[in-house]
Amino acid sequence: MSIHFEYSPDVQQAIENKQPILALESTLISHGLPYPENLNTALEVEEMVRREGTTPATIAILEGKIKIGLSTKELEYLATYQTVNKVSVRDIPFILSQSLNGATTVAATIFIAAQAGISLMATGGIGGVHRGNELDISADLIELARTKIAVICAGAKSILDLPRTLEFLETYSIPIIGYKTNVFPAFYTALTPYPLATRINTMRELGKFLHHYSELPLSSGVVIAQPIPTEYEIPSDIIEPAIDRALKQASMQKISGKAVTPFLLKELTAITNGKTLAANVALIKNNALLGAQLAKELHKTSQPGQRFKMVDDVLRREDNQVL
Ligand code: PSU
Ligand code: MN
Repeated sequence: MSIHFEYSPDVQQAIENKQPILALESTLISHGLPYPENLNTALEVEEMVRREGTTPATIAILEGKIKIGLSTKELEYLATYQTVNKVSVRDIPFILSQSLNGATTVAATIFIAAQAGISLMATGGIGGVHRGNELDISADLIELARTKIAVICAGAKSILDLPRTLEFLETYSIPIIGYKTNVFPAFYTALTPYPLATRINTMRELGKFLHHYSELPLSSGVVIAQPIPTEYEIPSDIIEPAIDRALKQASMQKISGKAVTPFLLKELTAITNGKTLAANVALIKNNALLGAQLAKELHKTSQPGQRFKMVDDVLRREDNQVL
């Protein structure tokens, strides 16, 4: 038996024409944002990416098929149906074998994107080590440690234990580039007490960095952390007590496993009267825009024969077979 990817017509065309592609996750559509903000954000993000000349490849599993690039109808489905599973890497074989629907987390999205030869992915925030439970470590970190891809994000949510998350990333040799920042951004807030070792200020330098990264026989991913746009930032004296309340609710209601992140996001939206939701949407768009521009920059500056050519790997793979 072989497992195939199903590419949307425009992603297929971008692959054939060697045009820049940006992978996008779908868990934030099905489990991270409420309707209708989830659908509007997904559609606007795709539109923004296209306007930059990059092809968006939103990844999901529909009726047991791995989809790379989705139609508007498929995005609508992910945004509205309650029966879409949150799919991390370990869930993929089950979802495929049962012909189920699944929205992919950062972990599952980069696992699939890398297999398809896509080298850039944008999201809101990556998962991390949870507060109060050192063993609740998002599979996003584990997958980043073994997947050669660059993930653009606004850092990690401050519902997480950020110092431990940063320690993990360091231990697993995952570079974190602060894009126009000296500190690791905390999703809703731009400034944190957590300094980063590396900062880059321009698209050109980001491109140069990624070309060098791609030339080295490294197997880990890269995190490009971009702070939330200032006008959407939520001051820490508002967000921190809100997070404490949300965490207390989660522990009182004994929320565990993969339900924790969606639960906390929902609670925060209620506690802050939608402020966190507006912030979340703004930073997702901001990251997708950077991702689209960076995809174009890499495409423009790739030398013939260079490994980091966005979609070359997929052409080398016979039949687009995953396994
Ligand atoms: N951050 C958000 N919204 C989300 C997520 C993160 O603002 O929906 C999702 C991402 O898909 C991420 C996942 O990969 O949550 C992490 O979940 P967990 O902590 O269960 O690994
Ligand atoms: Mn978890």
